[in-house]
Amino acid sequence: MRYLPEFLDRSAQEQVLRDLREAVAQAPLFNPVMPRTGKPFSVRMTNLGPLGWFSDRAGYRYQASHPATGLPWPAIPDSILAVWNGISNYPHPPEACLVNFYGSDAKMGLHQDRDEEDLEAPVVSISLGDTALFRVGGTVRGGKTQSLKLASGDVLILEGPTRLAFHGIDRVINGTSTLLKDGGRINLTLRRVRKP
Ligand code: MD6
Ligand code: FE
Repeated sequence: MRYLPEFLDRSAQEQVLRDLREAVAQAPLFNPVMPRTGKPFSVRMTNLGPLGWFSDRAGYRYQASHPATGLPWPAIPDSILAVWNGISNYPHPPEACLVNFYGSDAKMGLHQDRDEEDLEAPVVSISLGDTALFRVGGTVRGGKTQSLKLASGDVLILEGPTRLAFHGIDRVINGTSTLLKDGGRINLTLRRVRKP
């Protein structure tokens, strides 16, 4: 795992935010639900890029269009692609950028990112807004974990042996950033889905 604190400075974060606002106007945040149970996630989501990650009662999958509008996901803006190009060491562009929005009570349970066919490529995560308490463990559920605070502008990369590490968000710490006027946190994860 590579942790790059403050990889994006304030003006770069603001540029990403402007680009995200434009994208979300076209591809609104939606509330995904868990497979089988239909229990809603506490985060709201949308996607950018040729493929988007999606969850409903039928399961987790990648799909090319927004579940509500039926339109293709907006393109991944250059401000976000630049992060992948700068640090991924991977010779192909990402196909999916999952946008997760956390309100003050949102969290994300421990999970592995394993719905991608190409597990050779890294997953690159960008955090914006309020600081989150991130938990990461090994590749076996139930093992030892450690905690890390992810602040606005921080980038985290799961690659190589950590690509399938269990990880999640225990909580968001209110009032720790002024980037988002109404508070909350945005996390972007850039992934390669198919083998090139
Ligand atoms: C989050 N992050 O930071 C959730 N996944 O809100 C992830 O689920 C994640 O940070 C893969 C790689 C890095 C991550
Ligand atoms: Fe993840």
